[in-house]
Amino acid sequence: SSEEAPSTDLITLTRHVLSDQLRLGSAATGDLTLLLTAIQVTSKFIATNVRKARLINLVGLAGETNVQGEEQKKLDVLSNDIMVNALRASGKTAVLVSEELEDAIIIEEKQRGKYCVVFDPLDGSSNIDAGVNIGTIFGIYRVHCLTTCRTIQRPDSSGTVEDVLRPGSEMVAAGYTMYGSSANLVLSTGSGVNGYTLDASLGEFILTHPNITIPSRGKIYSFNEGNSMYFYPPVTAYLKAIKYPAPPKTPYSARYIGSMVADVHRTLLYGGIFGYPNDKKSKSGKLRLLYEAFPMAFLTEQAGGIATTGTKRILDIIPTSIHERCSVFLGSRDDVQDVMKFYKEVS
Ligand code: AHM
Ligand code: MG
Repeated sequence: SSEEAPSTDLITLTRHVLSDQLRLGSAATGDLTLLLTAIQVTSKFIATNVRKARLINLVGLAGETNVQGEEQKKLDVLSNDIMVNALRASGKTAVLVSEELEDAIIIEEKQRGKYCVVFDPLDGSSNIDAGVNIGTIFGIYRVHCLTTCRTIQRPDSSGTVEDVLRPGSEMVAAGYTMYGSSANLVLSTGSGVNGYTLDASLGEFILTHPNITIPSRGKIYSFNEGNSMYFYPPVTAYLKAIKYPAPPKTPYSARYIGSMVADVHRTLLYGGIFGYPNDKKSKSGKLRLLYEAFPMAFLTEQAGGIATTGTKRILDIIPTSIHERCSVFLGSRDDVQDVMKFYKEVS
């Protein structure tokens, strides 16, 4: 018959992460799994509200300005609140950093756990009114402890902002949820990248994209070329090279949604390069290091790609403030190496 019987062995995100953690041995206590449960719940809540937005009048401005000086959308505020509340209530967090909040939140002792979560609750929010894909981005650190921290040796921490001013390579997990025709949660806990799709009838994220790996070279470039007049010479030269290649090579296709989660999602699946370089106008770049560049760089590397500022591995940067920005190129290994060559050769 044309109808397939439903699978009776569903791999949910929780089941998958739990089995992964068990495989890692006795050090795992299930705390990360519980923390990820809180993130899943917030993703489901936001997914539902993004869908309802037009009906219940959540579209439009909330009338406040956030720390970056941008106007906040109602959905941004809502998404931030639900995330902070769920992460605090999980009892597994010590420090929270949100794009929407100027200061880090230090969790009070009675609800404190050992993880720090940095997140952009609703990235790409300028796209909300047009119904374009948007997403939540998150990265997870463990608080400093003498035995596990590699770069800076410090005594065990109970949770301070220093716990998140660390290179992205020290994250224990990172991911995003994309709200599109379906909600897709893409996650890495440091051993590859997996994609899960929300089955709305079950209310569960089901493993649909196991072991995502980026093709070593793609055919797509994803830049906001409207910034061309501000670009530095290596970027201009690189873009020229992929648009006017020497035959028999053919030019790349352009795809730019302007919503990082959607642009990175496509790059992970199809390959190619996503870039938001620093330029003469935005001297430090636009994207935020902690909760945009680091999580996406972590996922890209875990999927076999490269993430660089042009001259430096993104995951090696040591942040000095929680909202700092950085230049970003990420995607297929060969494509990103090409742009790095231009940074070495063109000045
Ligand atoms: P936001 O955090 O204010 O939503 O800005 C981040 C977004 C990213 O999703 C996207 O990659 C970028 O800004 C697009 O910027 P631009 O509109 O300058 O191309
Ligand atoms: Mg953002």
